Amino acid sequence: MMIPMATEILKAKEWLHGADHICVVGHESADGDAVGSVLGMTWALRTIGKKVSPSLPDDVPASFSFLPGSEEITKDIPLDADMLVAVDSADLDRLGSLVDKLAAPIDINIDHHISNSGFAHINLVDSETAATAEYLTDLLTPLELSINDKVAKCLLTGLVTDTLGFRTTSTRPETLSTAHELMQYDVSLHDIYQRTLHRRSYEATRLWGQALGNVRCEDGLVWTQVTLEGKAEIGYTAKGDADVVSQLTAIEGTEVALVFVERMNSEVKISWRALNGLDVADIARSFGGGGHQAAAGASLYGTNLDRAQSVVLERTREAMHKYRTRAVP
Ligand SMILES: [Mn+2]
Repeated sequence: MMIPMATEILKAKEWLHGADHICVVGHESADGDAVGSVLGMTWALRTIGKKVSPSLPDDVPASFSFLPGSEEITKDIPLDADMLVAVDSADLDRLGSLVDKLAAPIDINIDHHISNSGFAHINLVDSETAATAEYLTDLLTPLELSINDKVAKCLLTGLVTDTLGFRTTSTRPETLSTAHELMQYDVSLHDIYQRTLHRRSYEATRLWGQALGNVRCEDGLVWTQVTLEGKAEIGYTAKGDADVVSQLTAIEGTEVALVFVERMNSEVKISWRALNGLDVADIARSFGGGGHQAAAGASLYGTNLDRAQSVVLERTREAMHKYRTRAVP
């Protein structure tokens, strides 16, 4: 684990307090931690009177539009910004289309991913924390920034979403202490939970119905598919699978879950989840994809659902068999 030196934090404090116009950026396909951390840092820096511009490479998902400042987020980096701060981004590529807009290197990188490449002048990375929002909350005092209702709402949203409501293995006693600290402000944990983790559209619910209706289960391997025809039938227009794969992991006996999502132009997108310790990123990489040990994805091109399923399921079964029969020292 990388532990930022106190001197690095001190330097970051001096840089931030000395800047005039700070641009805070986050990663592509922003999740709650990216949006919450970008906006939480934005409002925290405003407490010391800074001009701050929040920026993300993609549209902010509608479920985060309740966060104060979400309407200010642009896909640009202002030319007169004299300080760039990246949050929740493990490497420069994660900034997506913003990379081409950078006129200078990133000054400060604040993150919790163990894989963080240390791409900035000052790198503050704590991989023990469950969310960048958790780490940012811890950093506010040493950075001599303060919390207000807006900061708390944004950071608590990052914390709640990255821990899926405090139920990931990354959730520590310290995580709950941080949440406790943020809840001293005018924020509603219930409201944040409802808006970001619980509610879904009618169409997404029907997509679940389709996908769960077609689920197959075979010796710890669980899978289903989302078809273009099915999506059209129920009027589901979003790109993904409405997180069907997480539902599959709830099925008793699941060791590895997969969802096959049919896309336009003969593309099939595959998501894996592993509950048994198998490294599914390894399988995803063999199809040109990637990810983490327990959650990975890949896209197959020039194929169809049947062909993709047969080759991907076969390779996944092989990997599961190898993993089960591995020599344990
Ligand atoms: Mn995160």
